[in-house]
Amino acid sequence: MSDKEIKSLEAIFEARIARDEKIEPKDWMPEKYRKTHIRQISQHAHSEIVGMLPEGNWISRAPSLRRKAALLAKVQDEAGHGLYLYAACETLGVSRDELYDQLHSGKAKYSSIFNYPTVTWADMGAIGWLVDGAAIINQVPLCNTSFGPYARAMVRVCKEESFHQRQGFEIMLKLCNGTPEQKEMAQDALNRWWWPSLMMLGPTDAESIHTEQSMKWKLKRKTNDELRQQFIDQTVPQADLLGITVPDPDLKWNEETGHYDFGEINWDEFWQVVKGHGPCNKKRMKDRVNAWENGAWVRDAAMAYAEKNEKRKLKEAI
Ligand code: FAQ
Repeated sequence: MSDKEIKSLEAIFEARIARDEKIEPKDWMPEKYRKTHIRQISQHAHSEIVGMLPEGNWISRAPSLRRKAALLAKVQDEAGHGLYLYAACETLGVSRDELYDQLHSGKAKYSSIFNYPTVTWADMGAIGWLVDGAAIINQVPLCNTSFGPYARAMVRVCKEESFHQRQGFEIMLKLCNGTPEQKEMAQDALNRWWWPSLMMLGPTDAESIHTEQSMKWKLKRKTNDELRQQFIDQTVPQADLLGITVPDPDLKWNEETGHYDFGEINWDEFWQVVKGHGPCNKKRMKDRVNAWENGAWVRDAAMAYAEKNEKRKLKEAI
């Protein structure tokens, strides 16, 4: 294709984005648009899949049958989210095997938040309340993202995340209305998950390398700092309702801006975790790779079954 032809296709593409039209897999798109979508959607998919591990740790230790059923359902939902997202990503011309390989070889990123340990039952409350809470704030705008398959996957994901957030908040509420020891557990979980939840929304806008272009292409509809502020403004009153304290001495309502001011985030910790040096990075990868390897016989059996069925159908057709 000549430069002139590419320029004209680019102009048509940009005009479609400006009109808020959805871009579909078979439409022409700039190579950079395709690549940045593969990057973000696959990182998102990997996060959902690795995100099952910290909570999976508590399924067999949930304090009641009701809690176990809800947690099990939540973790299964995360698997489903990962699968929709991998499917959306595949429409951009990358194979599932390539994506898995990128995750298992450590080449692909997944959310920093899942590299922290889940040490008490209250962490199941804090993850649902804070991590799913941050995920919803991040993902509701993505229901309106410019790439059709990603936007459509996000609609169902957000509905399910909403249930996850509520089950987490309800765990926190129960603990906060329980014995002093239970309330202390809830406070301790908030202390440990608060800052990583703020980091989860990505580096500051000044440090974010992709935000500017992704906002132009309407892949991202809000910047990292906007999402973070929205999360803080929404979550602090919920902590007040629970009667526990957000671990930030600089947190203060600002009448003028109509938002909470908050303290300095430890970005050094964030980048350390992103680079693989968080408390659980190595364990998460080891568990993921083991799960993949131990599941090989299931994939082989499914393939053998599909081939056998195919042969049977062919025989019947003759
Ligand atoms: N962790 O230029 P930006 C969930 C990387 S799903 C690790 O700002 P961007 C559900 C970034 O990739 C949670 N790396 O990047 C659940 C880039 O590196 P690269 C996941 C991070 O893409 C709940 C570099 O830093 N959600 O929680 C992180 O414009 C409970 C520069 O950053 C999504 O993925 C991080 N936190 O903005 C499951 C939502 N932040 O790629 C189980 C979709 C940034 O150049 C239990 N994604 N980096 O090598 C997004 O909205 C965006 O990708 C951001 C980052 C906002 C995460």
